[in-house]
Amino acid sequence: ASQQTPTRRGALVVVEGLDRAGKSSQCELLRDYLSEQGHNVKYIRFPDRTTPIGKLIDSYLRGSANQDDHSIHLLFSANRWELAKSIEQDIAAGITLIVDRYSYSGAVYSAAKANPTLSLDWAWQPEIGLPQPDICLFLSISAEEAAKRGGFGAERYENETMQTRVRGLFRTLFERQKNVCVVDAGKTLEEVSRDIQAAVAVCVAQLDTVGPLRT
Ligand code: DGP
Ligand code: NA
Ligand code: NA
Repeated sequence: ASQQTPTRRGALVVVEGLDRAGKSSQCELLRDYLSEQGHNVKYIRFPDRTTPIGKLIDSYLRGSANQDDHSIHLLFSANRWELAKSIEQDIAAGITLIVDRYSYSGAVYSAAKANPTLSLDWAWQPEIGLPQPDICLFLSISAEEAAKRGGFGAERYENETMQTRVRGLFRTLFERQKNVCVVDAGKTLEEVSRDIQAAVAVCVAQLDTVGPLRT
């Protein structure tokens, strides 16, 4: 196939939510939907555990390595920064990126720790300057719904206390952020998927008028 210069940039679509909110399934459904609509689309996720920094994060999450709270926070952020250029290039090349977790998880999971020198404001700082999402879909589930979805995995953070704090902090953070679309993720897979498609369709339709990706 011949390489054509894209007539419009891709969209940067972020999907956020608590563990077990259904992010991964919804990202896959959205990828398939956008492909069928003729979009060039890629699905990526953070943390990207394949890079050298990602491998450190992976051992931390699995509990086989410990890290100072600030240090691991900056590594999670560095893991986004090391992919920032390739995100910008993909978007400029007309590829729409679906990103499973981003700066929002970055700030709230760290701020949820009971560490007095790691506030939400502190945690947000290293995220400033990263490519900004055109839309952030927040898959919202209640504590009750989360509990119904079965047991937590074995990774760090997958416990009730942490998830409750994370839920509250997402809410606080999203009051200050633009382009956030709260999706009721307590509905069926198909219903949630339809709500997401509708929100993303509006976002993609506006790409010609919103201008280049912001940082
Ligand atoms: P996942 O692979 O989506 O299950 O994410 C792994 C866990 O790491 C999940 O509990 C959320 C958390 N997490 C994701 N990004 C960050 C981040 O930037 N900072 C911190 N502290 N935690 C994160
Ligand atoms: Na997890
Ligand atoms: Na998860």
